[in-house]
Amino acid sequence: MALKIYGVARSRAFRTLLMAAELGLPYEHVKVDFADGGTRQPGYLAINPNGHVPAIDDDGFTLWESMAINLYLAKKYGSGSLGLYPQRLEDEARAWQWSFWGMTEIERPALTALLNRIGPESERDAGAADEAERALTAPLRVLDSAVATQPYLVGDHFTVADLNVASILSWVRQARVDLSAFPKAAAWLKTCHDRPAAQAARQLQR
Ligand SMILES: N[C@@H](CCC(=O)N[C@@H](CS)C(=O)NCC(=O)O)C(=O)O
Repeated sequence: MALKIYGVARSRAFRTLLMAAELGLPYEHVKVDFADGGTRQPGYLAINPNGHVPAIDDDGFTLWESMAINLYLAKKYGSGSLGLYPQRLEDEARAWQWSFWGMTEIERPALTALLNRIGPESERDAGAADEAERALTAPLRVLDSAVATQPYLVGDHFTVADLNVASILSWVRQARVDLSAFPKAAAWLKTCHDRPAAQAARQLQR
């Protein structure tokens, strides 16, 4: 098979598995697990020297970093009728903008809220989770405004920008962050979450 996706589904590899589902791509799932040290094995380090998942091997081309992988896959396989990758230069730049924004403005507090709400019980810190939820207020307000005037982040249809940001925000949903002050963002997130590909990808986490 041409495409290999490395990483178990209950990791950031979920983002890549979600992209593959959205694209309807066949792939081999190599379930490298961080929990059993699989990410630190020499064979895997040769693919991603950071020792992190996800990574891909697309017919001999290896790539790591979840957002870069998704932008690459969307551009290569989703530029046509699927419309997952924006065609105009400015729209493409918006997809990069939102993907980098998700990683820099959302990911860390979302993960902190997640780990401290549904992580191992003995390691939870309710105060840290609440503080992370407060830190999410400003970026969630930005997202709420963005989807108040158009249905998706880069206009009128679902693109890699929505997939990338929603996949990071799936932690916010799991951490039961209160989204009631951000109704437009909450509705947009639900739309992304309810897509058939998202439902299919979540099955891989069971
Ligand atoms: N910025 C990277 C982060 C990847 C990452 O930290 N993945 C975690 C799993 S969710 C991992 O592989 N951890 C294994 C380890 O640190 O040993 C990305 O988005 O791809």
